[in-house]
Amino acid sequence: METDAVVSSTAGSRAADTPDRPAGELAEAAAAVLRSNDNGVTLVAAPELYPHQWSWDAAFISVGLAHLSVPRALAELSFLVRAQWRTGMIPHIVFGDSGDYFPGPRRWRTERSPNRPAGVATSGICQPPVHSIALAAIGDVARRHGATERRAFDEFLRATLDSWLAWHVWLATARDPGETGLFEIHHGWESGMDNSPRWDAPYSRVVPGPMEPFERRDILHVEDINERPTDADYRRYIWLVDQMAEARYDDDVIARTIDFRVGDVFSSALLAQASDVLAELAEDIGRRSAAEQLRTIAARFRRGVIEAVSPETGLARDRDRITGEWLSTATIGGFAPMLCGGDDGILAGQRAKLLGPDWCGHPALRYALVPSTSPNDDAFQPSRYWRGPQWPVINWLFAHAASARGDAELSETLREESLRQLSDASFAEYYHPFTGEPLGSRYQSWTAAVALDWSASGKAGTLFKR
Ligand code: 2M8
Repeated sequence: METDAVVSSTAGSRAADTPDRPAGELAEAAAAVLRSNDNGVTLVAAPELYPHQWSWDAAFISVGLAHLSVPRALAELSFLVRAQWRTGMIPHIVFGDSGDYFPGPRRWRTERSPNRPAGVATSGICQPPVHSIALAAIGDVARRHGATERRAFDEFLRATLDSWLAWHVWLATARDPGETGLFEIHHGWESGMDNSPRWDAPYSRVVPGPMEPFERRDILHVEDINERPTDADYRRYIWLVDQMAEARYDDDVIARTIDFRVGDVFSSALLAQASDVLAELAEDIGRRSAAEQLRTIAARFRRGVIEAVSPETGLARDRDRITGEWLSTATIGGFAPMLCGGDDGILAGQRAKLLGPDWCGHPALRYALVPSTSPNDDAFQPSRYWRGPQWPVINWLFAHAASARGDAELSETLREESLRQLSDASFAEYYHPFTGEPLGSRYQSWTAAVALDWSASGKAGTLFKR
């Protein structure tokens, strides 16, 4: 089969043009990045561009940290949990005392909400729920490290299980009250894939009115501002922040009034997967009814993801809840079923597509890794943020999922290609899919974390269940 040929030949054919760095050396460099991004309380997502703690970054970061110290990894998650809202929401940013970032607490104005956490400044939205997946990975490392770290992990799990459960339940209720199986996001930032073409149609309908002026800080910290979203994008982003602040971050009011409401298929797949993983952890500590509740959530969202697959393209689609339309751009979001499973026929078709010429098998790719948008789609832009570049953490997720399905060939290819991509030790936020050039921020914590995990683990793990 042509696609299988891509899997088995890539490692050899691409090895020649990239400097090989021994895994130990890469791990050392990655560990140094994590240590230097530690501000004594938490790890900043990146030294300049992102000087605070981000929710899904913290999850990936904690997996990397576990290889250095399990208690330090757990402390990172504790810091995040401390910022959980009374509703159950884990906020997308936990602000530190300093850091040049916009929008900061003054624009978020979360003090307007009675549900905000006490004693800590946060944003008012969420990010993809990958935390339980990270937690299970830390548990695996803890088991390998011996009794003391294992005990620390068990204590942490007992102490925080209800927090993670509340987080999943909030997503399944406040964000999917109609039990559709796709939870709703109210900002592209909630997807983690801010300016992905996934959101072009819904954003085209967000028309900002008069608003308080603002000054972007992100464009001061990248080499080329064309790697970042445009000013027009940012006006829409801040317009939505202002709308939520206006609604005092009341979930019901926001659902009725916000200009952006989309069922997010990729994050829903992660919720399904993470709920199954958390269910297993809950069982480990004797929390059977929590486990049952989580499995019900997992089943609903797995069904929602499979129902979102287009019969024409075989790719999963997001759904604009305001217009009711399915959103069909060819982005990584389309491969959501490969994260959560649920239908063998769909998965087989997706695997072939992923390895084919529109994706990892595209002849111009430097590394056979999943680009954020298909190079053959009109929306593809190879160096602009989530519109084409390759993101190491996303490839890490796909590799783990493949491994859990028993697809060692795919998971190993993704791991080997990723390690080659990362071997320049720039730990970039994302990479140009054709040239392999590092883009966006450098010394990005989550990139260093997955580099460390991959170098230290030897092979893609099996956290995900079928
Ligand atoms: C990016 O998002 C932030 C807003 O949340 C930004 O552009 O300012 C995204 O890549 C997001 O997924 C990531 O969590 C964050 C920090 O790495 O940066």
